[in-house]
Amino acid sequence: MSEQAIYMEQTMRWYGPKDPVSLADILQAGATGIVTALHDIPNGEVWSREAIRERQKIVSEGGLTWSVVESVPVHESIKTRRGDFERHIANYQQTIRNLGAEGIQVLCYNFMPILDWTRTDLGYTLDNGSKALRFDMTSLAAFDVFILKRPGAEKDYTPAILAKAQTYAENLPDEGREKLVRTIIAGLPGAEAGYTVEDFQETLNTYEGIDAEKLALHLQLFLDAIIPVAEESGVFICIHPDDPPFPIFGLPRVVSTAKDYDRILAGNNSPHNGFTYCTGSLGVRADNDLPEMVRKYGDYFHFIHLRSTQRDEEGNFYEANHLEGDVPMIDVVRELVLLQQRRKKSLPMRPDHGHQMLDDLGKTTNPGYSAIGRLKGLAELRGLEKGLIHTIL
Ligand code: DNO
Repeated sequence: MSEQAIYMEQTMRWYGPKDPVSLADILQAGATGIVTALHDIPNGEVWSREAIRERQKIVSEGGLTWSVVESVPVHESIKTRRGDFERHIANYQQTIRNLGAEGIQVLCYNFMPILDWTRTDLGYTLDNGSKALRFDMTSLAAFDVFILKRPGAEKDYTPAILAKAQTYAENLPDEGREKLVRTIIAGLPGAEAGYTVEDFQETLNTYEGIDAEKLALHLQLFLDAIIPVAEESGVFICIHPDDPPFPIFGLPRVVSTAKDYDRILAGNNSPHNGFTYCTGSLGVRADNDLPEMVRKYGDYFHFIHLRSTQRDEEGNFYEANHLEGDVPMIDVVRELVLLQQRRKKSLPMRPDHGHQMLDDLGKTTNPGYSAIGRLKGLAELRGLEKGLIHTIL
């Protein structure tokens, strides 16, 4: 084995001083890098250099480095190009300059309309008693067609799902109904925005007339405005894929497949216009060849999320153990090992999500972001990487 082997930088997401998982916990898990955001700054406003510096200080006093920003949220006005989107783009540019000036070089964001990541069940019990996050089409349809009553929603589901959804909705007690609504639209950690049923429908209406082609154009116009600033500021911007990677609530999706990657690069081919390679999100689609995506787009990867999902034919999936499920994790990590040696660069990686297990079952945790499950994921992934480096280099 080469002495010079390049390993991934092990990071964990930290939601800031209010996160029930402390920096000390993360340090004990063996991570060296922190992935965080200034969640208290309202979506769309500039992150000042002082605020960035203050967070950096807290992280470094904890013995860690703030490696990646996840995320600077993209204001809805930028996605719809309605209202004061120009001011919001200017604010985004300024935040990029400020991050660059403070030495933070990797910025992860997404371009999902309205909702960030979406699940229908935050406590799906696995055979061993631990809990996972799950996305279930029947529950989504029950919410969409029978609770939200979105006009025309029925046509987005198969008759079989609709029938199951109706029975499910009819038998749902009030608390179950509230819980489902909260799970889907009240905002998962990191989402920065939550909705009630009423304002969710109103917000959906703001996407009238915006199909995938138009949203893709809006993304390109946004990138046209921010990539030159990122280049000047030394910041690598990396878009996170849609989660789930298919349309929901009739909203368009533009970052779900290799074709989407090609389009994004064709619009702005710059190393600063990159990707957050999230295997859990992309892996929900059987037509995404994950190892091939590393070979093809790896030069544009600035941040890695490693997680696996287990899907079924109906489109349901749950978050599996990191080395199990549909994601060919061994092949993925092997490609990442080769990529890093070729690029002579260590890429920040975080174990994305983890099961709620052991002591964490009794605690209030951020769904997907409890300590022990992520510690387990990180431990498995670092072992896999080390073993692969030992055998292939
Ligand atoms: C979920 C996360 C996402 C991600 C954003 C990136 O756990 O992976 O919330 O942070 O979509 O902007």
